[in-house]
Amino acid sequence: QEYTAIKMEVVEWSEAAAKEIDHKIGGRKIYLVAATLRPETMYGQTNCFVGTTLKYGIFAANEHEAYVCTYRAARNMAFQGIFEVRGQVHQVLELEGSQIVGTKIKAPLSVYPEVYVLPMDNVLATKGTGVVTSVPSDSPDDYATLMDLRKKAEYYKIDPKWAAPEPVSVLSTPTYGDMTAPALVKKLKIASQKDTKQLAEAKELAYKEGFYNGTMTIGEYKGEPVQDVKPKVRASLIEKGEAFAYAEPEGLVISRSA
Ligand code: ZZB
Repeated sequence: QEYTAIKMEVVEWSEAAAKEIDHKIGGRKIYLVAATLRPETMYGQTNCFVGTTLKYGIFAANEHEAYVCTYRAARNMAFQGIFEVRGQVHQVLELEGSQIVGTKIKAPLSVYPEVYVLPMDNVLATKGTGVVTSVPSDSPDDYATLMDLRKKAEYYKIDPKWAAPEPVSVLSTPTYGDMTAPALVKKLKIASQKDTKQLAEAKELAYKEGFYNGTMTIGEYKGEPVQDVKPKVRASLIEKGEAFAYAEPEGLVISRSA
């Protein structure tokens, strides 16, 4: 799987993370790194998700930057020439997902330049970086989760204002209109992020329709087919230093005993 790793710079840590971090990071800029297959949808990011019970590390990439992701992802990065010393993982600190929730970050290309980190039940530790950027207009999982969080802010221990940014149309398709994910969530009668079976189906449908029949409704490439725009947005993010290529060896899971 060839992902685009999106670098979301930390603007302000949550209280819980700030306590842990104190002055341990040196002068490095810290980024949460989210693995996405849909770089063309980054205009519509409203927040980012972590799993509350997952373990994350802050890993020094070089003298200037450090990345927040799972240990597993950092190890993959180390062998892909993303860190200064090949094969070497330099973990500065470990954090629990729950501690990162509430952190304010910059989301490259988003109409909302600053967004918050929120909790999601279904973040897989075994995929991507464990950090998931949220595009509720086009990802049914993200939309269903955002609606859960808005309905039960207290239960999820979040400040309602963190979940306030509205979904933004990024692309339009003949079947689902300007907001693919909300349309599919309604059509498949998905009530919450717990409806994982229907969500998997919705994801598949959204991917296909968006990629093959989607036209951009926003940004520099507005009016152009999604298929053409995807590689252009990816290249531009990488060129600006706001993303990098991150590959996941398929079927080969590198894991660390818990
Ligand atoms: C932004 C985005 C916008 C995404 C969209 C999807 C969609 P796949 O195909 O199963 O590999 N993701 C990444 N890492 C994780 C994780 N650890 N746990 C749960 N979800 C994760 O899925 C890749 C997509 O799943 C990624 O692309 C990411 O969300 C999420 F409009 O990033 B995506 C129809 C999907 N639309």
